[in-house]
Amino acid sequence: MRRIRANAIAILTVAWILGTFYYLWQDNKPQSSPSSSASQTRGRGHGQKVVSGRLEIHRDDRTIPLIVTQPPRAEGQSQLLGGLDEKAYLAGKQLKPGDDPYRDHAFNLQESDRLGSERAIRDTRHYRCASLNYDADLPSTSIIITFHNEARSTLLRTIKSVLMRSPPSLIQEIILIDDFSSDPEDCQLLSQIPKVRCLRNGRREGLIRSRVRGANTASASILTFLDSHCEVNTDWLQPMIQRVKEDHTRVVSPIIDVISLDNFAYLAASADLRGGQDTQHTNLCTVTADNTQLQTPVIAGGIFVMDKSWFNHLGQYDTHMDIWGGENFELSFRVWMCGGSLEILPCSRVGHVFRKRHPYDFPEGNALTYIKNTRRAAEVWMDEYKQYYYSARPSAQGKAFGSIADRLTLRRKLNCKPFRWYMENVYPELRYTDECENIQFKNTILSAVCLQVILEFADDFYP
Ligand code: LR7
Ligand code: MN
Repeated sequence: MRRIRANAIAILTVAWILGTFYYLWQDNKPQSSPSSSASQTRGRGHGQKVVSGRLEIHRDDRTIPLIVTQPPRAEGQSQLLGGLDEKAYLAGKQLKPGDDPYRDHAFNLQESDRLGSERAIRDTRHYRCASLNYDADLPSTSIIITFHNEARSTLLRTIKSVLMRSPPSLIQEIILIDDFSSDPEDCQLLSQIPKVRCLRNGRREGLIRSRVRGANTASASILTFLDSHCEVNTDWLQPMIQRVKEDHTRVVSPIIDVISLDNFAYLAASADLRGGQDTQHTNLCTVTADNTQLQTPVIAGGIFVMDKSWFNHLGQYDTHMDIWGGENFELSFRVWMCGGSLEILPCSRVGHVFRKRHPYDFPEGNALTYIKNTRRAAEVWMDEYKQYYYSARPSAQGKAFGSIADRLTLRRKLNCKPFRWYMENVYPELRYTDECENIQFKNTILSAVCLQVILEFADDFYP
């Protein structure tokens, strides 16, 4: 009797262990062929085949198995770049022996060049994303990429990843704005690629005015902004266009994965954006039941999709902001306070090379430029809450920020809500606490709990 009971317990234990393993495996199950199954359900055959393979990477003494989605090959691949001689383009700018590979771009140029333009990357989405359906008649988009002295290999990889991993019918055009880079050919040669247009600024404008220039010339009804050193992942575009098509006041971003600045490994960012500081500045998001979108008080700023007429209606960007910085806050406050919303879509993934310093110069100096831009955002949008900005950054007091009359008029004309409404409704968790003193910002700006540092930036991060 006792033996029978012991056996039964043993069998139950084994079954329980196996069940647990099966459950865990199910939940982490990587897709065998995400793109092809997704395109079948959507009836959107755009001639792409996906082959999956197994690979391992070794990092920090750990072996991480990776399922790699191969880029689509064979048909179409060779025509993707049209008349561009890719080899010659990349060879035109190469690291010289003995040169520091980090010097010009603040990432390892040698590794980037070595990778080539069409490598496989891991599909980092939750496997359930592959079974989502999108409308068959999604509108197309103009992709806008501004750059100043970007490395040729990262810029080309950004473009090629868009062409490889987007349904061609959704890409109206790719607009490159060369923000007065030293070599005009970096951009010009790329306009030999079908759908790629190149505009060159006659002087350095910074990313904000460059993006406005790109938006003004865009012919599609939806705008998609990208940094110049990204790699878009499988089915990145459809979820974003779908959400904007359903409601043109939504401004949507992907989850931004990390491309290592040292070895260019593509690393998944956590999809759990609730709580904790993260690179997306999106902690404390509201997650919907099906986990396919979450609202966020602020977007990172570089990678987002927005209806073009909504972008224009809301006043585009503050074009008195220079070079880099602050425009992501200004846009985020404006979108929420003037009747729109911001979302992050976990089924959309885009990799970005995060850097530790700016590889380019700021004609007016890094700190002064950042202060000018963020002061403009605070003065126009933050009402009485701007005092917290100044107490976090006392050096901003008295620094020039130009006239904000136009932006105040815009705010009045759009009948935007007060900042207090934003604080109480969009970001109610944001409160000043003692913890603020201890928080270290590794990547710009937003703290989870500290209003005081809402427009803070890390001096040690971008010296
Ligand atoms: O003078 C310039 N002209 C430009 O065209 C300076 C820069 N640029 C371009 C540059 O080539 C790049 O494509 O502007 C883009 C952004 O500059 P980066 O990549 O040097 O800076 P970043 O990655 O820190 O940029 C982040 O913060 C910026 C604040 O102004 C912008 O909002 C960027 O779009 C933003 N990037 C992202 O959000 C990508 C994901 C990072 C995160 C989180
Ligand atoms: Mn960037």
